[in-house]
Amino acid sequence: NGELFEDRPLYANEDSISASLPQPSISTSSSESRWSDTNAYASKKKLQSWLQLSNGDWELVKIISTSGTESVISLPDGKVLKVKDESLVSANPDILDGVDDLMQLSYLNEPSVLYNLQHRYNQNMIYTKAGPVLVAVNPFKKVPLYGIDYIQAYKRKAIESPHVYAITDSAIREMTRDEVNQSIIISGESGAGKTETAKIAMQYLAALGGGSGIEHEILKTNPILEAFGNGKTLRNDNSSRFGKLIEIHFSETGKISGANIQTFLLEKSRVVQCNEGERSYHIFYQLCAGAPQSLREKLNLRSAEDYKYLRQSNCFSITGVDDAEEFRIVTDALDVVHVSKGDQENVFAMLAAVLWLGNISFTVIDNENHVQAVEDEGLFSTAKLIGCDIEDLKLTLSTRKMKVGNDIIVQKLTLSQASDARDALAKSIYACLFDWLVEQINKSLAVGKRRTGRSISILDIYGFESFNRNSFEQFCINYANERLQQHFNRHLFKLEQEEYIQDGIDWAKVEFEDNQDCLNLFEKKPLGLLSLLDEESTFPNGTDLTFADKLKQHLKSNSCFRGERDKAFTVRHYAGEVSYDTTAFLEKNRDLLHVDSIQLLSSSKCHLPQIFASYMLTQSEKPVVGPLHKLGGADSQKLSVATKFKAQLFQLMQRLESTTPHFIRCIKPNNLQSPGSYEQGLVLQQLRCCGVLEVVRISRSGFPTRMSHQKFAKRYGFLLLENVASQDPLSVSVAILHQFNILPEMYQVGYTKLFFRTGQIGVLEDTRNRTLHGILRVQSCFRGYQA
Ligand code: AD9
Ligand code: MG
Repeated sequence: NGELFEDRPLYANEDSISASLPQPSISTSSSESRWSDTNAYASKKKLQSWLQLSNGDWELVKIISTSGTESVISLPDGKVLKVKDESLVSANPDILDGVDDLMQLSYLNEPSVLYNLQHRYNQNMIYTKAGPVLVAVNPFKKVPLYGIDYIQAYKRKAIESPHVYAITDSAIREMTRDEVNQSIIISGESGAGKTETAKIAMQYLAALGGGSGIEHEILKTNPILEAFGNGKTLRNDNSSRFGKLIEIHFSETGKISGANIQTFLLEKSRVVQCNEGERSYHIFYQLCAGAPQSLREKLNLRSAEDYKYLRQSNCFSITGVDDAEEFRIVTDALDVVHVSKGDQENVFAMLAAVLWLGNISFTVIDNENHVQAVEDEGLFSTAKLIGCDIEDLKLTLSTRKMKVGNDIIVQKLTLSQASDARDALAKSIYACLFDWLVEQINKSLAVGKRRTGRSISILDIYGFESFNRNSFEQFCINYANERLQQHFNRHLFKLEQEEYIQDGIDWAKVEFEDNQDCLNLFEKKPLGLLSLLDEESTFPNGTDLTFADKLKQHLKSNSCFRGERDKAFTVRHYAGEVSYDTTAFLEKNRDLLHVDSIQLLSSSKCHLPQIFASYMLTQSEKPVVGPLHKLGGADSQKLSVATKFKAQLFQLMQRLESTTPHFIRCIKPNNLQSPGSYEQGLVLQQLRCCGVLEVVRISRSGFPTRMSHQKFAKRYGFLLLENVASQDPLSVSVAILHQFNILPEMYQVGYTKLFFRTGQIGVLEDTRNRTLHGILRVQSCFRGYQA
């Protein structure tokens, strides 16, 4: 019926709402009656309700009268209607408008949550808590919520409203208190605000300071990685085309001691091809627009319009972005992370080489469609920038050495083979350049010997994507998001509830949308998407069509899979269905770079191409070591892209599992990237697919604070009026609870632990602190008296 969440008023008697806002009042004995309220009952009692309009949006309506199962209502425009009660959904009383934690809503239903977020959004309050999760709605404009004054206010706890700063602050506190590494995991669709959110969190951490400017360096990695790893897509003008985990280390004194960045699967194809209206990586445009004259001459640099790779998408600028100015920001940042001026120039030469490579064209030289590279400015400039021989470059692009028996034969390439060879070289150079840069940054941020303390990691990966046409890149990106979603589910639903059940407390299970089936579809061996892709990729005769056919043949019974016409298939992801076109899947998965190309780079007189050649060789499972003249043809032992990516993701998940997670869910309120527009349907779909309302439900009916009987007895036992020294911890605990009149519905006694609702432990802590304070005062008076 479109509503995922039951409409459960929290209070039996609404009059009590204003008296005690956030506390849920369900006890196990009476939970049945309190939870079983219905819409009809609610709407009779209520003055206002939600009515769904034909466009799907919700409207707040006044109830004029109710008779039987029908009500007479008035719309905001004054129109009066008679509707069936079941079409009405309870609205919260005005006093709850814009609460900063969705847990405080009396009626937890979709329209109420949508309205609450919108109400806050309209007042620039873009952050709202959903129990333990922070929801961030992208404002698409500058909001006055950031900067040093805010940071300090959150540090002092002078402001309590939900914020990335507040989440980051609790990560810091928990790291210190529990001596456990923390992670801040940011998710959401493309354009929802993950990268901005990650930067805001980094800002807060950087304010802790470090020494020798390390915090400054950490912040400067952002403009560099965004220049080289982000581009304009149809979804987001600054879309991350790689995943990133930054781990920030702290010394024992709580100062930043260093950091490390790990990146995941950069979208290489963007270098040689992107859709109409999109752009390649920002750095290309920045270089073309911002390079000083001397550099332009050295690199024979033209404007972006002169390069085929940049020209094909017919989009050169981004509204509100000055690429030349960005170039200066990036070079300054490179200075800060200790990339020397010489190395910077090498980097720019590689970028120019990639651009000129794209301008190389071919002429047909025989009637078998074999080609030769045209000797023009493109060819000459590329050879010069790579630092190789012009003839070698020509040969590499138009022929391929093959090993047949003990002989090496030279095979001429056709036009499409030669273009592929050229593009593959361009993509590899760019990907190596990106890896090399990350390596340099990591050297600069290295913690070295000082690495003693704990760390906080921030994860910002590319968001879930669904375009009209989805290819291998979206396939990998969405798979990664599926993995991340499982981590979220595991921590917020599974582990939480398992703990209740294990400890034997009274608990009615909250159902959630499990995405295990979809993950199985990807990961199962031998009949999963990834295995079948790898298998087909190793067949010499495998094509995108045979791959698609295999999928249809083996996966047709899987409920998350649907075969489509021709070469397409659809996956039912947690965030919606995506239809993939298998064109170029095999080639992108194999990601072969012919040995001739590697050889060309290693023959270079320049530093970077040589390093790149060595990267390319070690990327193989069994590296083609030794003298390069032992040609093995295209390296068949290389791990596929999908396999490597999967391994990286598993490793990432393992790392995250050893941390305490803090989740931030970014929400995109409209598809136009425009401020002020809040599309209910779009927001709702995102809230549904990440289970925000279920999280709230678990949190408010759950017991987020817990403590073992031993610890509890030890910590509060001395507050007891009677002597309990001889009793077991459980009995002591129960005695404490009784003495302090903790209401029975506010806690549960488990086999090994006590479980509390939000805020309960605070009461006891206050008493404890006051008592300790009193004891200390008495002691110091006593000492003074003695003296
Ligand atoms: V993608 O998956 O990398 O395509 P993200 O990372 O989720 O995506 P991003 O952080 O790049 O989205 O945000 C998109 C745009 O929204 C930014 O370029 C800003 O213009 C805008 N944005 C996001 N968050 C904020 C904010 N807190 N304040 C102001 C924001 N603008
Ligand atoms: Mg991003």
